[in-house]
Amino acid sequence: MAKAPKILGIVLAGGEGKRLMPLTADRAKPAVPFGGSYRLIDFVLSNLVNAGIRSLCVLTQYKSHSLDRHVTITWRMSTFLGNYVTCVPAQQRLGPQWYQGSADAIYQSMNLINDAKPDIIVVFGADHVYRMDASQMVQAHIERGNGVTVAGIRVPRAEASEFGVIKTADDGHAIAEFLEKPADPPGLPDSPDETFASMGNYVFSADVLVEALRKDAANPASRHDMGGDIVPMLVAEGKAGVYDFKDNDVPGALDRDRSYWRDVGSLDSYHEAHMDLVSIQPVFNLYNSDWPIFTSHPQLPGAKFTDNATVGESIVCAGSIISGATVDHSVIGANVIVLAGAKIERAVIMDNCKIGANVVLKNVILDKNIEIPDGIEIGVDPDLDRERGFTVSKGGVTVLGKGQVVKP
Ligand code: ADQ
Repeated sequence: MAKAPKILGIVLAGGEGKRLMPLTADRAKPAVPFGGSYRLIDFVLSNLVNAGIRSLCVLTQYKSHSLDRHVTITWRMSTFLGNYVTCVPAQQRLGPQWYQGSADAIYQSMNLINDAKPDIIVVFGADHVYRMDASQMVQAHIERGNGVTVAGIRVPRAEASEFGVIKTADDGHAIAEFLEKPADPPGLPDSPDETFASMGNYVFSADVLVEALRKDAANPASRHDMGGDIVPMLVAEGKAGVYDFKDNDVPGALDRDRSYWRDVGSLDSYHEAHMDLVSIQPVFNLYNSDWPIFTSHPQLPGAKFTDNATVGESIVCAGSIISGATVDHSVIGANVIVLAGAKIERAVIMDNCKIGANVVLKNVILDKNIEIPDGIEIGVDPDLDRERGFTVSKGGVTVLGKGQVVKP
């Protein structure tokens, strides 16, 4: 029997997430809370750990403190059998510059590859909500003999200019062309309104990645980006293939969430992805115990509902108390207090917020530690929300940053 390949996982977690401001004012995008009790990075780490890939380095750079703290507390693993999840901050090992791009982040961390001596390097982004068995992608990579395998998914053409776009060769597996974030993404022959997009998840044969990174580092014209430079280089060399996400079969997946993948890169997509969690038959099912999404929970009592509170289609986390209020289609984090007469609809409320009596919140995102005084309405009049210094997204979601003060 052939020896099992040695796999090193690298999670790119240095992204700034500018389009998620103000949620990323104080933290890296992968550390942004999601779904009440998770951080975005929990999804990729769960996907890798559940797939048996347990030698994992998380490359961080931008405002990494809460990310580092979360990974350290949540993802401590037994080091027996080589299991580890370790955060690696930018260290200026090669000179006085920070990471110039995602490829440079790996190039500057070459010592991790030299130490682990892997056969295969799995490089995944940290910004998405999905379930994926990464071992099935590794298997396809080995069977097809690719240098790099890029995970691909069909997305609406209108959204594809945010993504790397893949054109496959006639065999459907080799990548003939890769366009990073094209202004006018091409449609698919069988579906003109859809495009085949890169999910930002790659499996590399280790020697191919190391050689590509060295060549890229020596190219002064490169932006040192995985999607912008490394993948196109390997496509030009004929070494790149695609892995269609629809072929991924995660244990316990339901028909409706089998191919669920959301890039929660904007405030609107972040809000919509929360709404995907709360319906009676959610399009993304957090309750699949065959492929758990792991996180760490604070030590708190269960959520409490008093004084005829009405709560429907919502997630309410531990330590929260909803008293005489109405909550609908919302995700409420830990230690949140909601007082009588408040009406909350399509809201994402993070930990330690206090919502006063008779407050109205509609289509809002409240980051942690916000106190809303009695009787205030937010999300009802966008112009008033802007005047009060709140962010209003393109889609009309009002967003308050961590600890933002709301005047009575
Ligand atoms: P983007 O997400 O726009 O596109 P990028 O900003 O490089 O690309 O982020 C990719 C991942 O790398 C994220 O997890 C981010 O946190 C991380 N990252 C970014 N800069 C980093 C740095 N300097 N150091 C460490 N980590 C860093 C990418 C691909 C597209 C693909 C989309 C899918 O380039 O081809 O379609 O992901 O969302």
